[in-house]
Amino acid sequence: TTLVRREDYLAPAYWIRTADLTFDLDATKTIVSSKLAIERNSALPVQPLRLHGEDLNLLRVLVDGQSVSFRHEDGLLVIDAPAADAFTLEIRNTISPEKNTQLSGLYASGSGLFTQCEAEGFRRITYFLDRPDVMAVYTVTLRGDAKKYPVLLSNGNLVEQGTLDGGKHFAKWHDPFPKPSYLFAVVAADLVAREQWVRTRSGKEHLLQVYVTRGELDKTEHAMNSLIASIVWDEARFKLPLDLERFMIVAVPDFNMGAMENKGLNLFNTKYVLASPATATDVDFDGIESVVAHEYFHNWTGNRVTCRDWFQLSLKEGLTVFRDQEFSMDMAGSPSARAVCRIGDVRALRERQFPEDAGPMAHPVRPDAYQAIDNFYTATVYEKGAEVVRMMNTLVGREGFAAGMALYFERHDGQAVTCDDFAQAMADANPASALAQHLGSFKRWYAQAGTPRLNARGNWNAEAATYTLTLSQQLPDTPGQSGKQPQLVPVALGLLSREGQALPLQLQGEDAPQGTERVLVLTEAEQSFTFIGIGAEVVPSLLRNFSAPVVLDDGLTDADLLVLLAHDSDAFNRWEAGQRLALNRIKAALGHGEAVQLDAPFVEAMRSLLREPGLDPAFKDLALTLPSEIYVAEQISDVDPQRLHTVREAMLDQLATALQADWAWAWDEHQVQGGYRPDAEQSGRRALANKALAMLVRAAALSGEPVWPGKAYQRFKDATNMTDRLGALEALVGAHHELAQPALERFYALFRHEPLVLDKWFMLQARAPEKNGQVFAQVKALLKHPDFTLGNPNRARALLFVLAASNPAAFHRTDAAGYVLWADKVIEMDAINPQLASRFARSLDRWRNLAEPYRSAAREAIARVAAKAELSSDTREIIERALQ
Ligand code: HT7
Ligand code: ZN
Repeated sequence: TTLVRREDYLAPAYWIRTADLTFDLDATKTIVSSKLAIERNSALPVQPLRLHGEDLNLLRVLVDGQSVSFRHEDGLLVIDAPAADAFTLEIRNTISPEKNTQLSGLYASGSGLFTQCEAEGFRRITYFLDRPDVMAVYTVTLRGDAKKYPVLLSNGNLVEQGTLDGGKHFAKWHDPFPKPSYLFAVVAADLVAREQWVRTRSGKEHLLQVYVTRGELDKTEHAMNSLIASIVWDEARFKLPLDLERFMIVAVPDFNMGAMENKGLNLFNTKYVLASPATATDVDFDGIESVVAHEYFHNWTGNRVTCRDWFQLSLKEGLTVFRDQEFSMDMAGSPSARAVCRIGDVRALRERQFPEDAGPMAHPVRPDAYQAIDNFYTATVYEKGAEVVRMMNTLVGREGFAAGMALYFERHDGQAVTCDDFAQAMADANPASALAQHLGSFKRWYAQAGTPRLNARGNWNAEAATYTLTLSQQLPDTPGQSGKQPQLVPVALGLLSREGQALPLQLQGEDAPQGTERVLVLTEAEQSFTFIGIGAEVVPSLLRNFSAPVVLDDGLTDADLLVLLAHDSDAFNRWEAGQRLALNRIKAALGHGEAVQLDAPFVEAMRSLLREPGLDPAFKDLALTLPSEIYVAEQISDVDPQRLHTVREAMLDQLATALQADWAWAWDEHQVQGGYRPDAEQSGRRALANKALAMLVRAAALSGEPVWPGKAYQRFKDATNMTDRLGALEALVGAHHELAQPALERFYALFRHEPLVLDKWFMLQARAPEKNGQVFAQVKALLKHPDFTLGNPNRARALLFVLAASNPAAFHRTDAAGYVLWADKVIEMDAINPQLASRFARSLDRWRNLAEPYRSAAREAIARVAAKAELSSDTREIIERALQ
């Protein structure tokens, strides 16, 4: 296996200006005929033409109509002496979609054919310069059986269609925008579409289509509404219009990721398109809204301006995640609903990206090297990358950010560029900002891996009435990186009196206070900031709204945290204070080796939060959720997942019992009246009501009381939407109640023909809280279920990924059975779908943080996989890094 390095980037020796492709589509054998207009890059010395190709059966090669000699070298097709500086290359090859279980390139799913080209799938379709800085104008002719494939789609505009002999038909598409090969797409399937015409601000009419298999049209309304809302939002917020006459979304049942932003033809995992109240939860509806928006936003941030090379992936992904997060917040509406979104995003960052940054796969937002690029579609590139963009937004302000975006498009529309280009445009559009003044220090966020530790200590001087806050930062070593430099850290803060009052903030040297919240900019390893006019002890509320992706040590006591929990005007920090109070108790119990005995101040604080009039139910639900086992595991070393589970479960039992009357109140109080709407208001009520129900069933299971389990079963049967049905089922399953089994059977009988709902059925069982090994045993049994298959990524994720990545106590067993299963399945999956296998393999990334006997057993399992000779380079890279 070879390592690709960022510093080795060279411009392409040839450009491909136009690509004329013809597909004779057939699941067994598709013929691809390609005619490329190629030009030599005159800036470079004359070189052979080297084309990428993988798993192709080559039939012929012509240069300017003449046969030409070629050779194969390192998986490349090499033509040593192309005739002239500009020439036409014609290639014909065949591929077999039905044998393509990797789901990269052209593959069969259901009864249709679909493509996935990012990152390097186009080379599995035909020989090409399959790199993002080579952009061509595509014309695509699709020919296929009219019955099997009545719908034939590619990027751009339909220019011609008609019937052919032998029951076949054809369609010809032309995409006027030059694009990299990774944005190419083809669909040939039996589909139906929801259609909608929209008029954008310029007065142009555009056709929007959402294609699904027959019978699913009634599940496309939310996706269509989300698309329309995304179009409106991007025009309003960034003045970025829809540039296409036709914008298509197609749902695909077998899909490696969430969705793909192919120009004008977005392909989606069915999970992120199909939704009806009866089959999808509030979380699913939200997921659809944000993924539809994400892919749509890529049309500008990714497609109009693309990446020069794959090391720049965060240029499009970090920025587009930031955009979709902002969109979701704007859609949610109220300040508290925005905070709920932010808390969700930060939880995801801390539970996925922080562990990544602390483990063997730690890499900068802009990586330096990779073996398999598919392994770098990571939480770091996406979520941490979005935090980097968010910090820019914080530093230059909303208007300044919009100006930076405008300058970025003015400079780079139609180009393939780098992360530097984006940061430079932001800085140049905001020359007076801290970003521009400390651009070098800020850009270290792109170059240095690891999560910064931010230390903050305050000192109140009673005599001088000053409060001095000393901030310092330290960036831990990561594989291949040490001795790191300080990065620019924006620290949003407020100061509260001990009574919870927000204090005016005036720094030494300033004439007047500047509000009660501001952003301090830390650029050095250590800096102090002195506030004046502070006449009493304060409680600092630091890193408000999580203003930087760091781990904060502010030395606050439980008493301080209780002040913040009760009074902080920043909803994020209110939530954070509650999480820290809970974490302190879990850590104490782990340290003492004793059961948690929850103290009255904590229980009372939780009770008053739950009961607080006017507080958003969605926020209450989050504030009353204990830090997850995964999050807690990252805060300690020598993790014993079994012990951690026992401690956390005991704490949940106490919260369930101590607040029983309050949970009953919450359940009654938050029933939703009227028809189902997946909006922030209704979904918040459902979330809190379902949390209350789960707590009540938990308490009942402890006391043997039958009423609440009975109510849960009733709710499960009668629910008119999937959120409530699943919530009730999860309450029973989570409490290991005897009614869980009949409910699961009933659920299966109801939904066995709905693949996405069946995924939930598998998932629910895989994520149930472990008790005496029952959950693990159930997962093993489900692996033999006739509906289980590794061939469908959603199904594999529902059962195996959920077990290994989201249910530590079921997976990490003293008998190592979880690790044995992990190794078996990594190997089995790798032979079918390397991208999926390498992602699954990552569930043991943090093995070094485990206590014995887990650590040694995990290492042994990883070593067993490493010993396999025929591993894919995707999986090999993960396994090798894990063992380094
Ligand atoms: N840009 C898309 C990435 C993607 C992908 C990458 C590797 C393998 C399969 C894939 N499917 C989609 C998704 C996105 O970020 O919008
Ligand atoms: Zn993306």
